[in-house]
Amino acid sequence: MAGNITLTMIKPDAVAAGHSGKIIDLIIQSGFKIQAMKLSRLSKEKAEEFYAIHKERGFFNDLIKFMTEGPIIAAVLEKDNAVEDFRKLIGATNPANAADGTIRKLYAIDIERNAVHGSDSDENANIEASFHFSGLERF
Ligand code: 3AN
Repeated sequence: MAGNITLTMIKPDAVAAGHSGKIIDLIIQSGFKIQAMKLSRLSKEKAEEFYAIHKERGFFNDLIKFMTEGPIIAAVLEKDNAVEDFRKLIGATNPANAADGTIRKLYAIDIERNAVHGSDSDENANIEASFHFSGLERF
């Protein structure tokens, strides 16, 4: 059965560009409820832990540099079928391939500076929600 939470981060590019409010509005208008949300800044160690799966990829060091360059907004979002529905709302990793109306089509700059993160499975949604928030911080 599909789970009902996903974890998003509005990434440093989109926060710095002032897109956070419009992105959060789109998320809420698309039927997601916010269980938890905070502005924070990832340390190098935390960013490396979050993206550990990409450690061997050529873009890893640039990705860590980018994700630590400024504040992010992390949030736990609730909706039926949250992971899949949110992946649809954000669009393809490369904004050049993202469908019209998706967050990445609207706000991403390129495949690295792509505005938002969305969990890719129910298992990772739970791991990533715990990474950013303790149980007591969620509603
Ligand atoms: P998604 O964010 O769509 O799940 P992942 O998990 O494959 O995509 O990649 C995680 C992050 O790594 C992306 N959001 C993007 O910032 C960066 N990234 C992925 N692929 C590339 C690439 N080919 N070149 C540069 N950065 C990349």
